[in-house]
Amino acid sequence: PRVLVFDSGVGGLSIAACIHKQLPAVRLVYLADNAGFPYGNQPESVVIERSQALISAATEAYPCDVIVVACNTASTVMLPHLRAMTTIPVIGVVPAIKPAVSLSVNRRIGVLATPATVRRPYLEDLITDFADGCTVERLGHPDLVYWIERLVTGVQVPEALLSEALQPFREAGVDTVVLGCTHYPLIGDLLKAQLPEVKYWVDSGDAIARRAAWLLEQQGHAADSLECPIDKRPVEAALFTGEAPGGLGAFLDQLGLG
Ligand code: DGN
Repeated sequence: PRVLVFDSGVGGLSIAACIHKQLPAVRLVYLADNAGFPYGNQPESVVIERSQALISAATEAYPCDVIVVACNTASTVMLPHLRAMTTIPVIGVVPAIKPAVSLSVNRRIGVLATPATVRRPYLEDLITDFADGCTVERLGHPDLVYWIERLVTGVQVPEALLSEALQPFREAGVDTVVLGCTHYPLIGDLLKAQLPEVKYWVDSGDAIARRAAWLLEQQGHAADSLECPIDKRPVEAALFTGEAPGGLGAFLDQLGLG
């Protein structure tokens, strides 16, 4: 089986890594619209049109069994449009509010996402539906995705600036943080070091991989065969609309995708 993983940059690789870990028999095609990065700065109609066109071209070149929109910023605007366009099952990634609510002990939760995701009604609806009276501190960081894109090329994340940006979570006393952008798990260790008082970190990677497994089983792929590693590289193709970031190969190796 083959799964297409789509993001505006390298963030979706955090999801690809979870899929590969759970489903080593799956071939992955990675599609990044880095010429359109970051999606948060694009009008919604542009995000919808670009991603529709790119996903359609990619699935023609690489017929696939499941499409994962591994970008919260894109998923919160384009899932219905994409589902209307294709018969291939589509999985979107949105902030994992519900699991965070079940984990938090002091009922104070932080959501770290892009400014666009924080502004969108989609997040507000998730909070209304699932927050169950928990206090939710929303933090939309304008630069974090840029810092993480640069990390792939070997430029370190400015830790002092990151620490300052996370101050609202310290002040709110959150014990649980939702990583509502697929780029952020790529610096999970750094975030944990910055906020040692946070007990639970929630991202969507494993749940997305489980959903992909379920959809593939529905299509007749036997569960045990999905666990049989393929002998070639898991990332069959890495398609970038702009220049692929230098250091990508080493980064894939680090994520267990090389
Ligand atoms: N990885 C994207 C997300 O999960 O929201 C953010 C990247 C972007 O284009 N802003």
